[in-house]
Formats: sequence, structure tokens, C-alpha cells
Amino acid sequence: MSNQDEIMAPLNADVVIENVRIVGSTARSAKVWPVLENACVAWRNGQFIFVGPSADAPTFTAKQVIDGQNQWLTPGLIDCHTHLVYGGSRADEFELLQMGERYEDIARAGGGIKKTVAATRALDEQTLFDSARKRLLPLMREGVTSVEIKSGYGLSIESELKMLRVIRRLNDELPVTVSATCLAAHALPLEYAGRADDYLDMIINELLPLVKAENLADSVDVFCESIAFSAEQATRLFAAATALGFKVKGHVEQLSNSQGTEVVCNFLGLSADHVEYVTETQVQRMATSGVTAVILPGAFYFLKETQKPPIDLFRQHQVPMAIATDLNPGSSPLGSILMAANFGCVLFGFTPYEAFNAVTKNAARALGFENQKGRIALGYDADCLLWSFDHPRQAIHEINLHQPVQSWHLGKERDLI
Ligand code: DI6
Ligand code: FE
Repeated sequence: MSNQDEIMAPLNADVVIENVRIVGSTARSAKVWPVLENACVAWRNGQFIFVGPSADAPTFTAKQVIDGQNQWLTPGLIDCHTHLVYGGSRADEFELLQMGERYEDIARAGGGIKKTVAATRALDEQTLFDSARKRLLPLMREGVTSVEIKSGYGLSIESELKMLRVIRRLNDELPVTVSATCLAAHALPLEYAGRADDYLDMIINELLPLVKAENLADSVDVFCESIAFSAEQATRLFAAATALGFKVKGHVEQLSNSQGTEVVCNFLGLSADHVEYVTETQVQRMATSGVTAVILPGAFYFLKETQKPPIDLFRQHQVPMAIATDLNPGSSPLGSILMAANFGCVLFGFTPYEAFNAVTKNAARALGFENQKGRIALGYDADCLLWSFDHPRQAIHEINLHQPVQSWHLGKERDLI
């Protein structure tokens, strides 16, 4: 066959969507939405094989052709930081707090993370799976096609493995991509009170090799904070984790500056998360180390914090910013990525376009998916959403008023009723 014939031959596609508007991926500024009007996309085997103006589209032989009716097609949303697998509820503690009790007293009486650990340990794997599925579905209905989920409420070999198996099952049984993170270094379990280094030894010498052997996690995370683990301990953990081939990331500078950011940067980690107390020097380190800032406005809101992450510094030093829900039973019971994006705007000053990128391409980067997800582009996974709004900024502005009219994960249409 000559070259000419090859060009003329119709392209085989599974699905073609004609007549849509697409948010482009290169903007002139953080204020101007780049838009591709009259666009056409096509995919085969779960990956885009054409994205561009309809006028440039080749002829397709397609199993399904959809008229997009000039509606918007966006990439699937990505929630890159959640703790949505857990047992029990902490709504009773919220009630006590609102009635004037002090957080420290509640925690001392066995509340807080300890309470969630006890409740999570008590559940069998199936019950834990069912309750997590119930929390994941609302995110998916809103348009989430990739989500990161952490362990960290087991804090024992058996219970951490149970959580991680549930997380893998969510990936295997639901039409969503789940990135699994081992956060055994979330808090010190009661059995190890006063023996943080022994607990860390257990994670390093026993738990992580088992997690690796069963391929139960992609990354390892740590809560680096005065009330949790130190920068030295985080360094020890990351050295072991990277030696086993895990990617690393950290909960850092949330409540104080504990120098966790430097540790994430030293190990060229995926992301530094929370980062309310980060300094300009640390932001510069993040920029040169390619570390994404994951901003979690839900925890800031629920904890009634006042220290905001320095988003101007991230802009200035061109550190990509992602936004995530941090969905967890205590500090961020927030099951909406679009509301998290809205909080990023209202609480921290993101522009709606920055917030949109923060829950799509920058969130993909925070998971190491930057060449695969978060954009509607040639060769990328066909994770995409068709919406009926007039403009995507509406979904960031108007809380709980927008859901995709159609959604696809790896090229397959999802039915999420
Ligand atoms: N930072 C937080 O805000 C949460 N974990 C963490 O590392 C708290 C999680 C909880 O309260 O259950
Ligand atoms: Fe978190």
C-alpha cells in the first residue's frame, strides 16, 4: 500500500464523538480558558486515536458515533488524595465539638484517629469494601474516573493489608482507576505508644515487603508532623520504600513546619500534600524536584484553620497545584471533588481555570499519570465526561448542581445509577 492509500483509509474506532467543545491543555494564562470549538474525538481500545477540529478529522469506521450537540467534553476528574476506606463514623465527635468540647479531650478519651482505627480493625473485608464503595460512588457520579486511596486506619500488618486489599478490589470491581497508597505511618497505634521507631521498623521490615509481594500499593505516604512522625523518621521510611520500588509522597507542613517537604524533595516524591506552612525555600525545592503541591481545602475548612497554603508562591515558582478532597472520617468528610475545587477558589484564591486543572491534569501528575490521564489528547486514556453546562466554570462555581450526562472510563461508558 502506498502512503497515499494509508492516509485515505478509514480509521477504525470504537467510539467517535462529533461536535463537542473541549478545554485545551495549553493556556496563555491562568485566567483564559483555551477552547477547541467544533471538535471531534475518537478512541480505540480505551485510548484516544484522534482529538482535533472536526474539519481535520479523518474518515472513521466506528462501532458507535455520538453527536455531542455542541456540549462540553472534559477529561475525567481525578481525586488524588483520599482516605475513603474506613470503619465507623465520627459525626458524634463533630456534634460534641459543635457543643463546645475540646478536640484534645475527645482525642484523649479514645476519639479521633484512634476511634477510626478501632472501628476499621473490627470490620471484615467485605463490610469494609461495601462501606468504601458507597463513598466512592458519589465521587464517580460527579465525574471522578481516577482516585487515590490510602490505607492508614489499620496500623497493624493484618489490618493495613486488609485495607489495601479493599482498595485494590475497588479498582478491580468498579469502573474507576484507583491508585493505592500505603499510609501505615499515619499515626502511632496504641500498642506502640512511646515506641515510634519500633513501629517504623515493623513497617519497614515486615509490612512493606508483604505489600510489595502482593502488589497492594503503588506509593508510600507518611504523616510528617509534630503529633505524628518526624522528618528523620520519614527519611528512614522513604529510603526503605524507594528501595522496594514504591513511589513516595507526604502529608507535610499541615499544622506546623516539620520539614517534611525537604524529605519528599530529597526522594523526588510525587507530591507534597497540605503544605499550609511551607516556606518559599521549600517551594523552590519543590519546583526543582518536580514535586506537585496537593492542596486540601476540605481539611482547612473542617478544622477551621487560618494558615492558607501560599498559592502565590506556587504560581511564582511554577509548582503545579492539584486539589483533592482528602475524604476521611475526621478532618475532611468531603465527598465532592467539585466542591473541593470550589473551596480552592473561595478559600485560597484559585481561579476557576486553575481549579479545573487542579482536578484534572495536575492531579494526574500528582499520581504519576501525567502521560496517561487528565487530558483529552492523542494516546491518553479515554476517560472523559460529557456535560450540559454552558461552560466548565459553572461546575466549579455552582455547588452540587452539575453531573456529567455521560461518562467513560478507559473508553467504556459508565452506568453509575
Ligand atoms: N491529616 C489529616 O488531616 C488527617 N490525616 C492526616 O494525616 C486526619 C485524619 C482523621 O482525622 O481521621
Ligand atoms: Fe490526608
